Amino acid sequence: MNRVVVEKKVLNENQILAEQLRERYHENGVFCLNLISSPGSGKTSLLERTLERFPKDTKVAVLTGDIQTENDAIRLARAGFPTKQITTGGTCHLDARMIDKHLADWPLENLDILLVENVGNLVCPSSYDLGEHAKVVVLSVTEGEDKPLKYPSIFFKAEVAIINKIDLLPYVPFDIATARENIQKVHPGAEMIEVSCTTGEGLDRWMTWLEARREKAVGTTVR
Ligand SMILES: Nc1nc2c(ncn2[C@@H]2O[C@H](COP(=O)(O)OP(=O)(O)OP(=O)(O)O)[C@@H](O)[C@H]2O)c(=O)[nH]1
Ligand SMILES: [Mg+2]
Repeated sequence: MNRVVVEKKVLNENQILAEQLRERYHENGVFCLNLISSPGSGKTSLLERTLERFPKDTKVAVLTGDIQTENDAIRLARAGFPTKQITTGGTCHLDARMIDKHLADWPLENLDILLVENVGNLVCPSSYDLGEHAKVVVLSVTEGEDKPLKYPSIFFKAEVAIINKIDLLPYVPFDIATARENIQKVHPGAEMIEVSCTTGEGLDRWMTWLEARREKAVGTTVR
């Protein structure tokens, strides 16, 4: 009983901060995405491929969350855009307070796009609003097509499901038609984009989705 009360309080506090972040994004015309997946599905890889496709003058920044190490920030910083690692020290998700803290010295008026990579986990991150415009879930073909049924919350909340590592389809027993059906079972009408961050297949569709969604959120094209 006590546990429920405490969790509710934490979630409520997070919600208040998330609304404040949402308001600041709105005021400054910043489009924010929150990428969520199991460890190793390819969130950082998708961001690397995304950043290298942006024009060099794009006002984009990246926050990447992990329990330990700066590895992902080191990888992502190679693209030349502002990047920060959020090291949670054990917490299995990012929360709005962590985002707020790491944005402290990034003036939002200088940003158009904020990409957030959550801690690798298919469960906890789905409960924490970060004030983002949309959650993106990444499922890779090595994880099994039943994951949307086992972890429905994130597949329900994400606006788009990226099915990654399709270059490995010939080598793994992953039934992509069943995976698509399972995503639709928990989130009827969910957008699905199949990609390979290794070969680049499908990434044009992802970039088109991202720009269309940004335009819907803030109503202008990237400066
Ligand atoms: N074959 C193949 N490998 C991929 C693809 N995308 C990512 N990988 C590999 O999968 C591994 C994990 O990728 P990451 O991008 O680090 O995954 P992540 O989701 O960021 O992992 P965490 O941050 O630890 O949760 C790396 O070895 C990548 O090179 C892909 O499309 N095809
Ligand atoms: Mg990563």
